[in-house]
Amino acid sequence: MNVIKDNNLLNNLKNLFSSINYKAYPSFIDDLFSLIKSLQESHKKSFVFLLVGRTGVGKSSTINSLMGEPICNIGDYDPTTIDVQSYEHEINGIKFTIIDTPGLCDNIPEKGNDQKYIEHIRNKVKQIDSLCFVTRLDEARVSADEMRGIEVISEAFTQDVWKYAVIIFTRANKADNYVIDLQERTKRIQKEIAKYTGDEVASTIPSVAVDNKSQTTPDGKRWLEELYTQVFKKMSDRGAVPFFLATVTRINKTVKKDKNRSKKNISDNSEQNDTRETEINLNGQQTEEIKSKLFSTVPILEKICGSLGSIFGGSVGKTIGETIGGVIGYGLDFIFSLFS
Ligand SMILES: Nc1nc2c(ncn2[C@@H]2O[C@H](COP(=O)(O)OP(=O)(O)OP(=O)(O)O)[C@@H](O)[C@H]2O)c(=O)[nH]1
Ligand SMILES: [Mg+2]
Repeated sequence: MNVIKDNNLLNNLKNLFSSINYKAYPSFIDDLFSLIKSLQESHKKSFVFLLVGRTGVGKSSTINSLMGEPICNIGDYDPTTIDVQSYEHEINGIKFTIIDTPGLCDNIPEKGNDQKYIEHIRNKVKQIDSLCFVTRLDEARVSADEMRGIEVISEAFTQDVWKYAVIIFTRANKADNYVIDLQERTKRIQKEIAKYTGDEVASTIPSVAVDNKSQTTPDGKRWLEELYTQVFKKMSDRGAVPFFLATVTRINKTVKKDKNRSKKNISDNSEQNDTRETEINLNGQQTEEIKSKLFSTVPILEKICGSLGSIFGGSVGKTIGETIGGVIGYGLDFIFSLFS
């Protein structure tokens, strides 16, 4: 990301848009300037994932899928103690932290000293922007250890932490009856969480079925985009824009690459696999949900984007985004392309 001094940035913007008649939107340049500055500020901020779930359910695999990089080790931990582990990472210049809670939902002898663990986790974790409660879809019950995990998290961080939560079911392709299992398991976990939050909060916690060994769930739909959308929707306002900027370079890219590939060599399967695994191809509804979250966290964006058509006409959002994107860095081109 280029670091541009305020005056230079303002002058650059004025030059870029020198041919435009601003009568319909006199404060356009000022607003754009505010937006860019706010996105630049977000670049300096970080976000924090809290992972909760039993050993081996697929917490690390799911975070790797979501973030598009092999950042967490898979299948290498055999918990014998209850602990809190935090890992720092950086993508696209955005720092973020993954906090794992090994042992918390596992049947290990040390448990029973919850108050000590609650103090420990409170001391170690100062901020949570997204809570991923991960469990397997191919298991019928909420285990006693998962119940305890839910209780401890609620006590350690107050019930408010569930506002940022998504229930993630792994191994979707191993479920006996995908649709019914998903419905029933979601209800049961929400009910367990409702003991601490009440129904009103618990019933709004979304669930997503994933399968880290496959790109689709048994209904044939891709799950990565749904996971991305639900996590983004529930993310704290503070974490949402940094998360978006860390991941935006993966959004809606496959279409472009597929076009290129079809011209060159359509049978290049290895590249196709790489591309499909990490790239996020939002459908119409998911795009609307992402847009509405962006609008609620960055209100100036709604004002600018709502006016783009009336000022510039037609589908020029993307061009504008690319032009400004070249000046201030990635992210804006996609944001504006949502509105063209
Ligand atoms: N079939 C299938 N296997 C999965 C899925 N998710 C993870 N696995 C496998 O399950 C094993 C455990 O996955 P991890 O991601 O390490 O699970 P974890 O919850 O992080 O485990 P710990 O860190 O040990 O607590 C690995 O062998 C994964 O490849 C899934 O959705 N479907
Ligand atoms: Mg793990």
